[in-house]
Amino acid sequence: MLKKIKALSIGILLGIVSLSASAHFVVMYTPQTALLRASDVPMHIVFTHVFAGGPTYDMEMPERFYYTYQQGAFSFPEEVDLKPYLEEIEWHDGDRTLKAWRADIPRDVMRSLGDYQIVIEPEPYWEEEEGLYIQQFSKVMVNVGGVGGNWLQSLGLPAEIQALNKPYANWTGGVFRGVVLSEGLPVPFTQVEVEYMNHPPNLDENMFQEEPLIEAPHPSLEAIIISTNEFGEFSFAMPKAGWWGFAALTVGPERELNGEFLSQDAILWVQATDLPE
Ligand SMILES: [Cu+2]
Repeated sequence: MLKKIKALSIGILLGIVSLSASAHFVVMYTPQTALLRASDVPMHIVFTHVFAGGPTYDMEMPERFYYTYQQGAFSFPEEVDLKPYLEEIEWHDGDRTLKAWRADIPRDVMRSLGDYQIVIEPEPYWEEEEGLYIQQFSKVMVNVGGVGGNWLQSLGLPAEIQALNKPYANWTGGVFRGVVLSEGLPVPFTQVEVEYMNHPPNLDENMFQEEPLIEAPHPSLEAIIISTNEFGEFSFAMPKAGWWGFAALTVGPERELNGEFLSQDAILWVQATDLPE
């Protein structure tokens, strides 16, 4: 870890740390996204580098935090504000303490069977070191009871990853597919960064587990870069159970804020589950 930080600071000195070297992700973490029945859903929201488990950034209260839900094909999607459940927490990253969020979404707010697309639209974040604003439109999906719903629906966000597989229903080794969208339109030949949540959160301590789950022999396996095809689609086989973050950077329409570069990114969280023995 220390070695890595040292290498990183040398990289910064030499100016060779590129945006894609190891991207930051808005983490939306809940222990289980495929729920058998309606349950309380605890969620942690932290802005960090997921494979390395840090460094973590302060995160301001999201501009919007909500879910969309749709019962069957013949009804209107319903949007429910989840901001009332947000609570600021202190996140520990080594000896630093950072601002993060926890939401305890009560059972009766996600009571019906089906899919819940949970979305964060954050304020642009000024990233001092990289010298740019970052705004990551982030999604995770929770299913209650195995009944399908609006998992396939694109929400028309400025930057979005539309799922072509249910993000909560993937065996380990299964191929996950998605489409990168900019204001609802596919983005061909754009890079998608895939990172494994190598330091899962310790929810009682408000920190990332110190021990990594895997060691990567090369940086290109820490932040795996793939590309969309001419239709904006990508696919990735997830080799290990747990959480996989997909990030498409700078795909949103806005590129500037206060005279500085603004990166409008799309994040989608996908859970892979081992076959039972
Ligand atoms: Cu970063």
